[in-house]
Amino acid sequence: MTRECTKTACPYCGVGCGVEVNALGIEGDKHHPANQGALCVKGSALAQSLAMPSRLLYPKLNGREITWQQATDMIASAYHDAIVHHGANSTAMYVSGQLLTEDYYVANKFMKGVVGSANIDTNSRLCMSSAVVAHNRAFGEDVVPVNYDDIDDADLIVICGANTAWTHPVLFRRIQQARERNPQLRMVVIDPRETVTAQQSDLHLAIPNDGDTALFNGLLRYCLDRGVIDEGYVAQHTCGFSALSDAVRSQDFDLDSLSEQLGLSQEQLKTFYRWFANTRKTITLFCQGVNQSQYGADKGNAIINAHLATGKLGYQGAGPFSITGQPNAMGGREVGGLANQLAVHRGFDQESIKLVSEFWQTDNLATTPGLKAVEMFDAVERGDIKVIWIMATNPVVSMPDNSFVKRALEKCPLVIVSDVTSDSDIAQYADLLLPAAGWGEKQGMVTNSERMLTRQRQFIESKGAAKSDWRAVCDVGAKLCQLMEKPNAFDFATEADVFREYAAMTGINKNSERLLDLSEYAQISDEEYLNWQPVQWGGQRPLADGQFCFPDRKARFVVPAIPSKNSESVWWLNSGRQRDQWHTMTRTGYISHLAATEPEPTVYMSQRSAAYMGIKEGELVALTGEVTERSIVAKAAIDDGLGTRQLFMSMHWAGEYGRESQVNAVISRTVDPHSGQPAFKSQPVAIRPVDVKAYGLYLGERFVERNFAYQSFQSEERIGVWRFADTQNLDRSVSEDLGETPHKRKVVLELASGWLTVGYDEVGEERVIRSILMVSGQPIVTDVSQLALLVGKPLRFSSLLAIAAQQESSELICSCFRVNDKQIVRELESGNCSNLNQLQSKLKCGTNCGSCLPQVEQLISRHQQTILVAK
Ligand SMILES: Nc1nc2c(c(=O)[nH]1)N[C@H]1C(S)=C(S)[C@@H](COP(=O)(O)OP(=O)(O)OC[C@H]3O[C@@H](n4cnc5c(=O)[nH]c(N)nc54)[C@H](O)[C@@H]3O)O[C@H]1N2
Ligand SMILES: Nc1nc2c(c(=O)[nH]1)N[C@H]1C(S)=C(S)[C@@H](COP(=O)(O)OP(=O)(O)OC[C@H]3O[C@@H](n4cnc5c(=O)[nH]c(N)nc54)[C@H](O)[C@@H]3O)O[C@H]1N2
Ligand code: SF4
Ligand SMILES: [Mo]
Repeated sequence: MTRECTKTACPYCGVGCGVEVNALGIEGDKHHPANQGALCVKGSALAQSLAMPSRLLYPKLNGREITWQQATDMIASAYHDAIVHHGANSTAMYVSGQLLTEDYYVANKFMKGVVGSANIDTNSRLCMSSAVVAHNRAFGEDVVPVNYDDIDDADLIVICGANTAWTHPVLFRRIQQARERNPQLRMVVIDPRETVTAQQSDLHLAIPNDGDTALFNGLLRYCLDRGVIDEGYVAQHTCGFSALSDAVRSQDFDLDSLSEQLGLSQEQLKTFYRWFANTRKTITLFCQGVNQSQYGADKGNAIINAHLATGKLGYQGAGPFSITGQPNAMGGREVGGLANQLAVHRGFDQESIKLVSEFWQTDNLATTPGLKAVEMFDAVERGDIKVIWIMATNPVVSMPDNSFVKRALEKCPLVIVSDVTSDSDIAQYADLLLPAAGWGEKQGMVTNSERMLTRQRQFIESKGAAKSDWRAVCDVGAKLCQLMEKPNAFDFATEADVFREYAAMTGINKNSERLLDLSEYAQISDEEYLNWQPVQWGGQRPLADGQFCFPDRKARFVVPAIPSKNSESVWWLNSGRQRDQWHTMTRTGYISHLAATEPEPTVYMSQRSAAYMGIKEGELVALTGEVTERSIVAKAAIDDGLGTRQLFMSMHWAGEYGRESQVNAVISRTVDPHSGQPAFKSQPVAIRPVDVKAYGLYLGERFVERNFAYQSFQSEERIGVWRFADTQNLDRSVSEDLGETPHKRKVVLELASGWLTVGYDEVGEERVIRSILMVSGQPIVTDVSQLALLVGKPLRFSSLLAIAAQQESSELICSCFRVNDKQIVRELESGNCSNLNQLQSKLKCGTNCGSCLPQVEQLISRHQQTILVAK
C-alpha cells in the first residue's frame, strides 16, 4: 500500500510530531502544528528503525508456530474458562500508551464491557497517572488546560522535573526559538540534576529529591505575604483556598526554613518567586520528575495550586502543562485504559456505570476499579490471575522490581504477549507470542500532550502474519462473546468503524460538566477518516472560561503532603532517559548512530562522590537496592551536574544490550498512594566498586557468551560490539572461545596493559580484519567507532595500534554526523571556529535534527567562559 506521500505521526514521544513519508524517505511534516517540519534525532532515524531485526512474523505457542485461528480460539477459551471457574477478576490485560486509540478502545471494551473486570491497566500508570490524579482533583476532569502555542507567548517558562532538551526535543527547540524572539522570556529549571535542559536555563534550582512540594508551597507563601494572590479568581472560580493558605503559613515554608530544607540560597528562591509572582504569562511544564514519585499526585497539585491561586491559567501564555511521554498516553487516558477509570473520562459512579452499560449494551460491566499495574503483578505473583495479555509494553524491564515481575509471570498459567520483535525481554516470558503490525504497517489515531488527535497511517504492508492489535483483540473478543452466548460486541470491519464508535461514546459526556466530547466525529465517512487533519479537542484553552468540571464548576485546591526528609547517609538513585534511546531499546538499540551516545550501561555520579567512594571513571560499579537484594553492574562515569550522594542511570538497558544492568532490578515497588505510580526517581541504594581483573572489548559478527561478571552489546554499522569484564584474570585462551566465526587465523599483539587479538581472513594478498578482541587490566577507553571502521579492511598494525593506544575518552555529541566533544573543543581552541554557525559549517554538527544543539551551545559557552577567566 505504498502511496506517493503519506502523512503520519512519529511513534515515539508525546510531542506528537507529524511525519511525511515520500519518495525521498521519512521527514518532518511542515504543515503539522506540533512540529512544523522539525524532527529530533529519534524521529529522523525512523527510516532506519524499519529494518528491525528479529521481527516477529507468526503466532507462536511455546516457541512453536501456530495459526492465528488457533491462537484466537485459545485466548478466548482461556479467558472464558478463567471467568467460569475463578471469576472475571482472575483475568487481566496490561497495555500501553503506545497503542493507537482504536487498539486501546477495543481492549478496554473487551475487559470492562465483556469480560466484566476492570483489571486492565497500562504502562501509563508508570508515566502519567499522578498527573491524571492531579488534574482530576483540581479540575474535576483529566484536562490539560494549555497548548503548544502558549509556549510561543509565555514570558516565563518553568520546567519542573523534565529534561525537555532530551525527552521532548522538538518542543524544547520551540522554547529556544521563543527565547530568541522574546528576550524577556525567562526559563527556570527545577531538577535535582543539572541536566542539559538546566544548563540552558536562566535559573536552575537543584532541589533535593521530592523537594518540589515545599518549593511550590513556599511560592504560595511568598505570594500570600506579598499580596499577589489573585483573590478575584480564587473567590469566583475555586474552593478550598483557606485550608491551603493555613497550611503554607506554617513555619516550614518561610524563606529561612525553605532555604535550609532545599539547599538553595534565599536569593535563588526569591528570584524564582519574584519572577513567578510578577509574570502574568507563566507556564509550568512538568513530567516524570514530578509524576514518578511517592508524592507524585501531590506534587502535581502543588504546581496547579500555584497557578490557580495566582490566576495564571486560562489565557494565552499561561497555565500548568503536564507533558505526556508516549505518543498516545493521552489517547489511552481518553478511552479510559487505566484500571481506575471506566471509559471516556468516566469513573465508577452509578450514573457512569448506567450510561456506559447502555452504550455498550452490556449487562456485565465492570463496576469497581481494577488492579493498578503494581497491584496487578502482585496478584499475578499470588496466583490470583490465571491469564494475562500484555500488549505493546515490556514490563519485565520497565516495572519497578522487575525480577519480581519475572517471577510472577513464570507462575501465571497463561501469559499472552503481543509485540513486534522476539528480541524484547517480555517475549521470553510469553507462553503465547503474537506478532503485531508495527509503526508504518498499522493505522489509527493518537492524541498528543496538547490534546491534538493525529492519524498514524499505514505506508508499508505488514510483515508475515503480523496483525494490528485492535484486530487481534476484536477477533478474540468476537469469539469470547460467542462462548459467553452474547451478541458480538466487536463487529468492526475497519479502524474507522472503531473510531466512530469511540467518538459516539464520548457523546455520553454531552450533558455533563465533562469536556471530552468527540461525538461530532461519530458519523465521519471512511474518506474523512482517511483524510483526517489534526484536531484538538476542548479547543486551545479548555478551561479559559473559569468553568471547571465539578458540578459547582469550581476548581479545587489540594493541600499536598510534605515528603519526609531524605536520609543523608544513603545514596539516591535517580533514573530516566538518554537523548537517543527509546525505552527498552527494542526499536532504537539496533540503530548504530543512536547507540553511540551511551554505548554501554552507565551510572553517573559527581567527581566528589566518586572520589569519596574511591571510584575511578570507567571502572565498573555494582548497585544494590534496599528492598530488592539483587545487584546490577554498570560503568561509572562522572557527571558534575549531580549532587553529593546522587546517582543517575538510564532506564533503557535491556535485552542483549545490557541484560544484567537493568536499573529496575534495584528499584522497589513503592508507589504514590493516590495514583499507584512507582517512585522510579528516588531509590536508596548501596554502591561499591567491582573488583575487576580484566576488561574486554570484542568487535565482530558473533560473540560466544561466557559467564562474565558484566557484559553489554552495542550495535555498530555491520558488526556488533561486546564489552565484558571479569573478576578473574583472563588468559589468552579466551580469544579461542569468543567470536565463533569461520576465520581461524589470528594474530596477537601486546599492549601496555593487556593484549589484542585480531581475527582475519586471507583474501588474495590481503589479510582482512574480521574481529578485534582487546583485553586489559584497565578500563578500555578506545574509540570504538574508529576501531569498528577497521573491521572488513586490510590489516594495518600501525592504525590498529594507534587507536588501541588511545587513552582519552570522548563523548558523542552529534549522533547524526558522529561529532564528539573533543572535536568541537579542538575547533574552538584552535580558533578555527568561535560560534555555532562556524562549527556547523566545519563539522556539520547539529545541522540535521538539531537535538544536540543545546550541548553544542553549552560547549561554546563553556569555552567562552574559559577565555574570560584566562583574561
Ligand atoms: N529520548 C527519549 N525521549 C523520551 C522517551 C525516551 O525513552 N527517550 N520517553 C518518553 C516518555 S514515555 C516519557 S514519560 C518522557 C519523560 O520525560 P522526562 O520526564 O523529561 O524524562 P526523565 O529523564 O524520565 O526525567 C526527567 C527529570 O526528572 C528529574 N527528577 C528526578 N527526581 C526529581 C524530583 O524529585 N523533582 C524534580 N523536579 N525533578 C526530578 C530527573 O533528574 C530528570 O532529569 O520522555 C519521553 N521522551
Ligand atoms: N527506572 C525507570 N523505569 C521506568 C521509567 C523511568 O523513568 N525509570 N519510566 C517509565 C515510563 S514513563 C514508561 S512510559 C515505561 C515505558 O516502558 P515500556 O512500555 O515497557 O517500554 P517500551 O520499550 O516502549 O515497550 C514497548 C514494547 O512494545 C513493542 N511494540 C512496539 N510497537 C508495537 C506495536 O505496534 N504493537 C505491539 N503489540 N507491540 C509493539 C516493543 O517492541 C516493546 O517490546 O517505562 C517506565 N519505567
Ligand atoms: S520530538 Fe522526536 S521523538 Fe518526539 S514526536 Fe517529535 S520526532 Fe518523535
Ligand atoms: Mo512514559
